[in-house]
Amino acid sequence: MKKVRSFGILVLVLLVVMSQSAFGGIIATHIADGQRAILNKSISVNIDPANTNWIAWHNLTFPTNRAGVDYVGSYSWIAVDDYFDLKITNPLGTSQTVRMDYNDAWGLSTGPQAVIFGTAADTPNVARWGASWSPTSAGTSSNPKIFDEAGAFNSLFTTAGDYTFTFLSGNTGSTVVGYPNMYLLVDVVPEPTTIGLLVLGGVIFVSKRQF
Ligand SMILES: [Ca+2]
Ligand SMILES: [Ca+2]
Ligand SMILES: [Ca+2]
Repeated sequence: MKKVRSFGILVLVLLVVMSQSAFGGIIATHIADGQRAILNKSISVNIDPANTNWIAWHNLTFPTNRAGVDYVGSYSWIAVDDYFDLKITNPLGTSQTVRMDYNDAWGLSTGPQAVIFGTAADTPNVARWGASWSPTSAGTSSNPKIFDEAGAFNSLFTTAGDYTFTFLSGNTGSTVVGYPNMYLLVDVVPEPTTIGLLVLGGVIFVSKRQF
């Protein structure tokens, strides 16, 4: 009986270890710590689009939840001051560059802000507002402008492997520049094989306990 119980516990421990990497969840990769400077940084991240729900940048390692809704891209008025050009190169060597997080000299944010991959329905949203002195302000901190974005790079995510992300920021208005803490968030979905193994493990554990 003791032996059987040990076997069951061993199976469960193995399954928990396996599920850590493949069962899903948000994987955050550090891009840069915030400062008043131009951002110029490259990172490489291994991604399997078939097991990825969405990809976006955020100032924290997990989306910000407000009133039950998840947000990425920094829940703030202009986030990166003022924008960045993101160049992504996929494992096949194909690259694409998109201007992200753009806001004009008055602080009005337009265009893709934070979401890199995923459907609008699957991805967290982005919230932006403007300065009180801005004649083009799109909202306030209590009533922000909401961007329900699909990924700006969806067509580039065709194959599994290492993707290179290069962030280069720029300025639209005054000489004031800067950026918040930045992380690349990848929301990984569970692989069907992992779910199957977990169910199988549960069956073995339960059936062994019968004896
Ligand atoms: Ca911005
Ligand atoms: Ca969305
Ligand atoms: Ca600026």
